[in-house]
Amino acid sequence: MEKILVTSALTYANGPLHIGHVAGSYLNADIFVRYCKLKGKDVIYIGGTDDYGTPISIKAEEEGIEPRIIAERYNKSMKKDLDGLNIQLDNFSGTSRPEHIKISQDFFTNLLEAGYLTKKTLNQFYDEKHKRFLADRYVEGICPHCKSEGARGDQCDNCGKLIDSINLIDPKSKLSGEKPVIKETTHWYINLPKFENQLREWFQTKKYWKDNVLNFIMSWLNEGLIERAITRDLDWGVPIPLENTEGKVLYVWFDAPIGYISSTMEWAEKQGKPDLWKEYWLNPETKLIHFLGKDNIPFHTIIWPAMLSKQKEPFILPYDVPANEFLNLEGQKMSTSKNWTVWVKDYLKYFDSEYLRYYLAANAPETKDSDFYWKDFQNKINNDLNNVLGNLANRAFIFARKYFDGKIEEELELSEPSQVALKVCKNTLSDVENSFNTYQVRKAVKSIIDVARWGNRYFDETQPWKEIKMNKRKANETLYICAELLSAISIALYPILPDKMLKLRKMLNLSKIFNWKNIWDLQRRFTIGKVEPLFSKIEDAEIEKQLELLKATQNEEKKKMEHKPEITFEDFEKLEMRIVKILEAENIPKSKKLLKLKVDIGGEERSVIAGISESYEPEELIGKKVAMLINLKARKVMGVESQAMILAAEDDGNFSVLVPHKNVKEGSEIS
Ligand code: B3M
Ligand code: ZN
Repeated sequence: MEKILVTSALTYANGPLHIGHVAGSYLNADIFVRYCKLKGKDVIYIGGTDDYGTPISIKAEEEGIEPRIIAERYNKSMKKDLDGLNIQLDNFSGTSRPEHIKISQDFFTNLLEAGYLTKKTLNQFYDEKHKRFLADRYVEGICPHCKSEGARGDQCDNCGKLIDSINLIDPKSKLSGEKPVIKETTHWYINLPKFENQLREWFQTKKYWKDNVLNFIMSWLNEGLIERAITRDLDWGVPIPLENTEGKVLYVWFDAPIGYISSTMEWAEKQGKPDLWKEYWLNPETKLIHFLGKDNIPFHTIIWPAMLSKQKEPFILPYDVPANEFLNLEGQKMSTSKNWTVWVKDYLKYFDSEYLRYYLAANAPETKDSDFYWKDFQNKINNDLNNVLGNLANRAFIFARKYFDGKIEEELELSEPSQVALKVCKNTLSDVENSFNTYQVRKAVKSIIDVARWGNRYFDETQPWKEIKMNKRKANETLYICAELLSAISIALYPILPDKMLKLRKMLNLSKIFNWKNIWDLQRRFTIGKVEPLFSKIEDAEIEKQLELLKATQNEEKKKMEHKPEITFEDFEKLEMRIVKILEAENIPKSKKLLKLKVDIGGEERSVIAGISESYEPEELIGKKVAMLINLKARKVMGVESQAMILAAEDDGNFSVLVPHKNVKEGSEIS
């Protein structure tokens, strides 16, 4: 039987999940998988985090902890956020698992033995101060292609082109901020030109791929394939399986797609059938479908198929690569480093998870970039879901409960408007099937909401509130048709709004178990249970709050970004900082912020004025050992002399004094 293996791009484990990830590859994959399941297909949905590479090691360095801890932290948090959005992967793994290392090394060895890897000595940027080669994102500069600033050594965010870091103009090391020097090193290259004919032939069979994907590939091929380095001088990654290669690992983009296989293996293990993965990956009857964002296209359509085709085992190649374009936020390019995004965990604090699913589906960047606007989010939820779909369900169900005790009977002789309504519904829903098959979720959403719109119009025209007094049968007929439409919608919209549609089915008293074929079953009679609104409106104030939060993060970002001019070590050495013990503390009368302290700086007492009284009661401080700048010129504050300065961290007006991690005696010097 045909099998379908769906993947979402493995997200770098260097930060939490945001709406860009969701719109790029998670939601569309989840919708497709749910749809396939409704069609009764054998489908699994595989993903996880991309744990290696410079995005993770740089983040670890910033925090001063091991990359492994970063990878674990964000793997967990992403999994939780995906659960929160009802995005149900069959397996969510991570590429730093030992099983992944083994198979990635096999991929390398097989390519090497088959003659597709070349070892070369080349020039690379090197940070003299830190004694390290600067792989990928460790060096930034001006993009050699589009000349925009701030391009990273692996890829330019502005023009999307891959960069060989050595070609960056005006390079700067991310470690020292200094201009790196050039030094020789050795790396392994995959010989892509050798794959060119094979790939071109293969693309001939892929005419059904999305235009944006094919265009991207063609421009790559036409620029000419070149050999690409697949190893790096780093210590965070899959070790190269060869002697004398210490300090070198596989390039993250080499091992990352192999993560799809290792995650499937993990899934098979969990099923208690360790070989089950082979029934997908080694089975020509499997359709392998990779969902991803457009910047990942060349890796999945050129390098990855090339890698797969030279293994000892007969791996299948991608069947389809439905790449999405980008999602912008409020008219600007999304950027996690500038905190210009909506983090899923924040979103979930305020709104129903399925509203995000709905909005991102209705607004998916399928063929071109699209925008997330909070105002538009509100409009779509309030109009499409509340005023159209929710309203249809609500008015029909309440009417049925009020006049028919919830019992709606089948009508055999249908009036003309009823027949038309059913026909429109049927035709539209067969379009929906086609849309889902071709990953056109936006179109599917629109068609389904149109059916509900029809339903409302039909309800208005047939006026059951009048008929109920004259011809009860006619009023029943209206309810019957509305219930049939809603029953079909509960299936068609299920891939997008699974929980809401289950709730709708519950009100219609329909089975929890259903499949796509049931969409055409007329139900004949309905018993409406307890009526509860499916959706609720989003108020203006809720949206304003989000816009304010977004603004606030930008202000914070700006604050963070303001660096002071560089100083030398000699400058730093001029500061005399010591741990002191606070002996006395009292408020200064008539002053809002000031405290007067007496401190022991190590056998010598000083009096100090500190502006922290809004954050501390004097008693809290007495006896504490804190950090202090001792040799600041004495000055008078409100008539009292201050002979040193307390060191404290400020968070939005809140002060926290700095205390030593271990107990040290007063007078200990800080350096
Ligand atoms: N981690 C890039 C990204 O997160 C990369 C994808 C790997 S997919 C195998 O966009
Ligand atoms: Zn560029």
